[in-house]
Amino acid sequence: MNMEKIILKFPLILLALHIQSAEFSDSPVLVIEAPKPEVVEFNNTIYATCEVAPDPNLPPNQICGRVLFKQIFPNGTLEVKVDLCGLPVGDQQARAIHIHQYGDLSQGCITVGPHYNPQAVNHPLHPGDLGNFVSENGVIRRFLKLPEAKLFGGQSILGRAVVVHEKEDDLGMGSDEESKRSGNAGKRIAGCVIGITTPALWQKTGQLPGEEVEEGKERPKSKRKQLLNKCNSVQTVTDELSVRQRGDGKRTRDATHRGVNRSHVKLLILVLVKKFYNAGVKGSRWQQGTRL
Ligand SMILES: [Cu+2]
Ligand SMILES: [Zn+2]
Repeated sequence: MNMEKIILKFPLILLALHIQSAEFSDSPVLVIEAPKPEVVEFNNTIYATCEVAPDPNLPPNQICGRVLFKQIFPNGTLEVKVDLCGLPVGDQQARAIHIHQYGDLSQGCITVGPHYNPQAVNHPLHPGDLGNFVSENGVIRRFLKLPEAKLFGGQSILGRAVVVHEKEDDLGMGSDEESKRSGNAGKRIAGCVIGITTPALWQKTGQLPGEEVEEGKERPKSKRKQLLNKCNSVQTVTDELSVRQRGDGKRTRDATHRGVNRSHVKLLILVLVKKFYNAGVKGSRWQQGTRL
């Protein structure tokens, strides 16, 4: 290889090294691996269930049902179906539901610990603060979204607990410290551990109040949308490169973007190759049949 070629290819070599080094460096970017085998089995979607049971330390109650979770890997918003039964009929008591830190019901709901709080923020900003629910004829049926909670990655809620409280959550508006920790929602009357499952329960539960799109009516992405996503991804890669060049270490974006965009990095390299090639052909020996 002559010197001219090496010089012309040098920026590309640098770019390739840059991408490679980011892969193995102590960069704050985390690569979130796809949960297997579920991502393959269930069309990139992770499902979880939590089979609610009364706390054995309290006078017996009849609370039953489940809380279901669904999230598309890697960027979907966590969707939740609360489907509870056996609550006192006729009472208008609002009851808080939260995700607590430990999936340990060995001594009932006492051993599930405090609210799951991976970001060390105040209540009700915890990822699993579902809010207050009033039963109707002893039943709570509600669909909601939890944008801060995840079923995968380092802050996954899998294996943690859902707790149903006896009272209303004050949503951090109380005057005491406990308000900012737990919302003063009183006793833990029922709980369960969140575990991975198949789509069966989610589908069986059907559409619940609060759900906009009817189950099964989500259309596959059109060609145009796929193309648009591709363009956005290329933009993401170029953004990330420029962020790194600025030395800005504040990125918190899911690294999964990068995993998905591996092919787009190649595309970017191709574009650059073409650019250098075009620059090279002007008045150089490259014109004589040399191709990249
Ligand atoms: Cu709680
Ligand atoms: Zn909370």
